[in-house]
Amino acid sequence: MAFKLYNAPQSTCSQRVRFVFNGKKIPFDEVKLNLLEGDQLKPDYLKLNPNGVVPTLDHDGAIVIDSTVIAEYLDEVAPQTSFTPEDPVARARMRALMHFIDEMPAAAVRVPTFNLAFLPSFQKMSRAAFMAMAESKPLRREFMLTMGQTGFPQAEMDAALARLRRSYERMDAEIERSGGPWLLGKDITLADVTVMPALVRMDDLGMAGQWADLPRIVAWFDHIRAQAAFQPTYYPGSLLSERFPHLREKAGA
Ligand SMILES: N[C@@H](CCC(=O)N[C@@H](CS)C(=O)NCC(=O)O)C(=O)O
Repeated sequence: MAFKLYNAPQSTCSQRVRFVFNGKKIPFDEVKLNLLEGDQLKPDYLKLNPNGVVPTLDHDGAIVIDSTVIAEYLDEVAPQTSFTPEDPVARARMRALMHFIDEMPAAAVRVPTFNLAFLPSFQKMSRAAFMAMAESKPLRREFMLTMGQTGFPQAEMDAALARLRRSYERMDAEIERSGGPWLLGKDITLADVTVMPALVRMDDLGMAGQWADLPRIVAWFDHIRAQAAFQPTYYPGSLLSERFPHLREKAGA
């Protein structure tokens, strides 16, 4: 079995899939796309992933897109070190959490990410170049147009941070209910892997203080970072602060 992962080092969705590969100790080849240069919007890539986003998996020629779908696919074709519970009820609970995570923290984290990290690059573009880039995005056109070259307004930032806060509270309630240390109990599942990059991103933006009063989340975060799969997933160049050193300062301001 040969796996080729089209992804980007700093992409949160890619980090989910890299963690699953590393957790399973499955070798995979990486094709690294430069998202700011628009590699994900080139015609050859759009043939693989018409959404124009990463990640995309090529498994012996079979193309699988969307990070949560890829993660579940990997658990099916390579069931060693499974991240999916055996029990159908627990599995359903995991999937419901994954839907919640995609809708809440994974979506919300894009607002501080774009405002704090990417906006300066977009501000350097001419209006015409920015509009052409935004219009060319199949999935994120409206998101880019709403952000524009002035960034999301403060009300939008506040709403995103409130959604993230509610997500940590939901995680906290899940851990309390399951007995932890993971969201669904004693075993790590795809729900933990799916939410991990949002918290790593917020930590990278200097906003880990948002969950400092939730000791179960503090412990969960330490626990996932201590996993053997974590370091190879977050290899050098995977954090935005490595590429944009101004970030921590700005987030703390
Ligand atoms: N639902 C998709 C979302 C993928 C996604 O949004 N990928 C981002 C990086 S995390 C991307 O490729 N963005 C490029 C762009 O917006 O042009 C998944 O989970 O794979």
